[in-house]
Amino acid sequence: MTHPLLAFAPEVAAALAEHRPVVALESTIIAHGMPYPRNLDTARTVEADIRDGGAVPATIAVMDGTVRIGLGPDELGRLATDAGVAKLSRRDLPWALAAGRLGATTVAATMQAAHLAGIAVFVTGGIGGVHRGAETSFDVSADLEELGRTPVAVVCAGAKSILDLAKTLEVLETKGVPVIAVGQDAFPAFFTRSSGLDAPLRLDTPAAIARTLLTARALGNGQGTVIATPVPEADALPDALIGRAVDAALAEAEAAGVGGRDATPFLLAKLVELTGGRSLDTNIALVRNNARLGAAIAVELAARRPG
Ligand code: PSU
Ligand code: MN
Repeated sequence: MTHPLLAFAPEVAAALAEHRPVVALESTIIAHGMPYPRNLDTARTVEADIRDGGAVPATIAVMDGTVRIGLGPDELGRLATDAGVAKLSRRDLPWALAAGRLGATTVAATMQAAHLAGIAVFVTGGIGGVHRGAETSFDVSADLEELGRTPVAVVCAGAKSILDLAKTLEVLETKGVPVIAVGQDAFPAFFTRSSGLDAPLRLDTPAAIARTLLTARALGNGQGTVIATPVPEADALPDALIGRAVDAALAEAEAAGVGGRDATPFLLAKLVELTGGRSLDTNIALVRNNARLGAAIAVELAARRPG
């Protein structure tokens, strides 16, 4: 697959040409979701987890006027350390590409890029969603809009309780997006295994998930799919600890008047601070868990390719 605005790492191009499993990764989590140096260490470790699972990782970012599909070590380092990395959602891609800016892609922009590149599975930590108080702020992540329009499977640990998870599930239903909890009935809440809300669907194996994805494709569905797997038990945070930290982080954001594209990075950084770093350990553990599942799904999809 070639496109004038996409630049593939050779390893990713070869894997796609041979229909071998490939898993896309986002870069906002590196540039704006975790502090240095653990962001860089995590980016490398997660790529290794995907390789161990039998797939080729393709971390996506914007550099020098192209969308990079797969990054080398120096490029990962730039994203993890450069203070001027822009946070790019779908709306920002035309400008960032035309202006030659360095940018990290959100779930929405990474889905768009993965689909252009012919990659069907994408691993992240948590998706954006409907923010608490959205009835007055109108803050609904473009990730949900993208899930309604781009057929890429997004493997995540649910969404953080900085969001209104009930409203997030409602919007996904409206947009026709299948939301699958893996191995349990509850929709996971990122740091904790359960949001207290049942996910609309439950599947227990990568093979069952792959069959559902292929069936969506056969129907000609244009939507993405949310595949939400809970953080491993040993890495989950206590409900009360994270509940208090989320309330305090939201209060600080409101007092500081933080909104728009800065809201999510501000809240993520506050949570790390307020939990004394424990939220970061959990975040890293769950992204690695998501990477293992994403690789397994990509392997199942490749094995089911007709012909
Ligand atoms: N939620 C997380 N960690 C993250 C993000 C969300 O738990 O790193 C990032 C993702 O890149 C997501 C973006 O796509 O934030 C959503 O930003 P916004 O709410 O501004 O749409
Ligand atoms: Mn927003």
